[in-house]
Formats: sequence, structure tokens, C-alpha cells
Amino acid sequence: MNFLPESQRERINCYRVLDDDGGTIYSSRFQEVSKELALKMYSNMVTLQIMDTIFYEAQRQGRISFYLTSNGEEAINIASAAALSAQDIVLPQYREPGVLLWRGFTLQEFANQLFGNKLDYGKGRQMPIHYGSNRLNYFTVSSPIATQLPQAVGAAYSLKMDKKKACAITYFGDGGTSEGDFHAALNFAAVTEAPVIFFCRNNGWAISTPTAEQFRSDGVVTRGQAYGIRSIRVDGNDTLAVYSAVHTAREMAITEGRPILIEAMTYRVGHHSTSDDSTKYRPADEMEHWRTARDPVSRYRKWVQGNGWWCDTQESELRNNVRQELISVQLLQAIQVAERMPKHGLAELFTDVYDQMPSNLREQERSLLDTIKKHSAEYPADVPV
Ligand SMILES: Cc1ncc(C[n+]2csc(CCOP(=O)(O)OP(=O)(O)O)c2C)c(N)n1
Repeated sequence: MNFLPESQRERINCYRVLDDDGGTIYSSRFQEVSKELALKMYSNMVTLQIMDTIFYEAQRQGRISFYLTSNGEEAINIASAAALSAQDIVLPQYREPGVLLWRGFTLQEFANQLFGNKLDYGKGRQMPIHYGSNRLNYFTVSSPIATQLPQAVGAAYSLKMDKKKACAITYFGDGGTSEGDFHAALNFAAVTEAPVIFFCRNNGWAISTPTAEQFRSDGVVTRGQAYGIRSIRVDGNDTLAVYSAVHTAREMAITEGRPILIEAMTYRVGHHSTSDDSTKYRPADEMEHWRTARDPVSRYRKWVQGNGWWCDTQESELRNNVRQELISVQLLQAIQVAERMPKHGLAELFTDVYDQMPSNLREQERSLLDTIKKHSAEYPADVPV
């Protein structure tokens, strides 16, 4: 039932900071969380869950071409975002839209990107879920796995040179650690003492490849130590532990001028994306176990409720309100507005890279226009030529 090796399973009920010489500095020292912050985190987790359901269904209805959910990783998304400051620079993978949600990206902004319309900041050049926001210090998602890691080291180093009290954080999955860029980035960060947090969401799967087929080390956390980087392993389904780990990592990164690696143990509850059917390669009872018994949202709710800050009536009110708000007002409206909004013209495909378009691109543009003329029936009517 549990895909984790025994050694990793024992450790995930707390978080512990491992020094680069292998010793434990301390463990399980949780940060205080006020009632206001606790409830804000909870309502963002619920919003993320419901937003995912609605966009996922919009994809199933054929209204958008692609989607992927953060199911099971809501604590990682929201609690890590809550422990950062707005000046910290985020370089995401793609399963962290909750960080953007926390920072104030609107449902309309999410929908504009998913539909690739005129208001999409990426001008419709990217697949759905490649969000980005200059305003919110959130780099645009890059499809090639792990390329954001060395970039994050550069961003963190620039913060250090400018003596800013901020860090860079980069998110990636266990699959990202199998890329050369992971190793280059860790070494580069260690020697430049860049204030960067490497946040690995170890969710057990890289599409259909389980971690056991990716590495034989004790997870990812030991690799940080191998590069001389202080590293933290944390239960990624425990909201308070994730919040504390990122809070601690941020303090150490900024005040001590050093990179930190966090390995958050979790599980990808949904399929990899709408292009995947994970029942083909993993047992249904494993998925069901993590969806129900290990769900980070209901687990966190128990803690909030145990503090007397929450009750069943508030729970059903919140869920009804968020669902109502998202379905009847904001999200469906956002989807309809985004759908009706015109797309960018074809010429935009060739702008923003070169000041003077080079001859090979001019040739490609000519050839594309010829092909469209020949096969105009195949060309989408809503994209101006
Ligand atoms: C360099 C590169 N190789 C392969 C792919 C295809 N690909 C897309 S997502 C993915 C799995 C990544 O898994 P992981 O990093 O564990 O993240 P998760 O999807 O589990 O959140 C792969 C192999 C890619 N996008 N880029």
C-alpha cells in the first residue's frame, strides 16, 4: 500500500533539518500559526481543490486542451506559499498553482491563461497551466523538466548581490531530480552560497515511473547533503510541518546566506494530467488510500477544528460559498469571458525574441501563411491571420 521505503516512512511525521555533515540540527520545532493565518490557509486549500475540480471538468468537456491538478499536494502549495514573503521569487514546475492563488492571481487570470486568449500574459503561445506573473514575482512555468533549478540559483545570487532580504524558491517533482540540471543547480548554489530553497515534491511518480525506478538513494534529501547543502525532509501532507519547514528554510537562506533543500513526502493523487490514465500503472487501492486516509486538507481541518477555530457548520458554509462563488459567479463567468475573448494574431508567434526578425523566421512565417492558405478549413477560425 505504501510506496515509500521503510526508512522514509518512519521520518515523515515531523520535519527535521539535516546538516551537511549528516547530523540533525533539530526536528519538529513548529512555528506558531495564528487563527487568522490558519483559517486563511484552510480556505485557500479548499479553493484550490474546488478550482481544480472545475477546470478539470472544463477540460473533460473539451473547452480547454489540457489540465493537471494539484490533488493531494494542497498543503505543499498553500503552506509553503504562506511561509514566504511577496518579495521572494518563485520559479515553479507546474503543480504549484496554489502558490499563485495565495499571492493573489485571480480566477480570471487563471482562466485567461488556460484559454490562451488576448489577456493571457504568455500571448497564447503556451499550453494551458503555463502560468506566470511579473506582478507576483512568479516566473512562467517551463515545460522542460528542471530547467528552472539553475535559473533559480541565478535569481537567488542576484538577490544576494543586491543585499535584498529575500530568497528564491524553486519547486520540482522527484522526476526533476533525475535531470542533470538538478545536480548542476545544487552544486552551483552550494559554492555561490545563494539564498535559494530547492523544494522537491516527492510524490512518488514521474508520470508512470515510480521513484524506485529513478534512484536507490534514501529519497532526495541525502543528495542535498552530498552537495554540502543543509536539507530538510518533511511530511508534505502536514500543513503545519510544511509551513514550519519553509519558514525555517527561508530564515536560514536569507540570514545565513545559504541554499536549503526541502524534500516534502507526498503522493500525486490525480492522474499526471488529462493526457494520462494512471490506473494503467498503479493500484487503485493505493490511490484511494492517499485520496481518503492521507488527504492533507481533511487532516489539516481536524487540527483547525481541534483548536476550536472551526466547526461543521462553518465547513459546509465555506464549501458552499466557495463552490457557489466559483461556479455561479467567478469561475464560470471567468471561463465564459475567457472563452469569448479574441485570441492573439498569428504574427505574435514571431515577436518578442529578436529586435529584427532573422531571415529563417521570416521564411517560417511565409511558409506557415502559405500552408494556412492551402488548408484554410483546418485552421482555427478564432485566431486572426
Ligand atoms: C526534459 C524533459 N523530459 C521529459 C519531459 C516529459 N515530462 C513531463 S512531466 C514529466 C514527469 C515529471 O515528474 P515529476 O518531476 O516527478 O513531477 P510530477 O508530475 O510528479 O509533479 C515528464 C517526464 C519533459 N517535460 N521535460
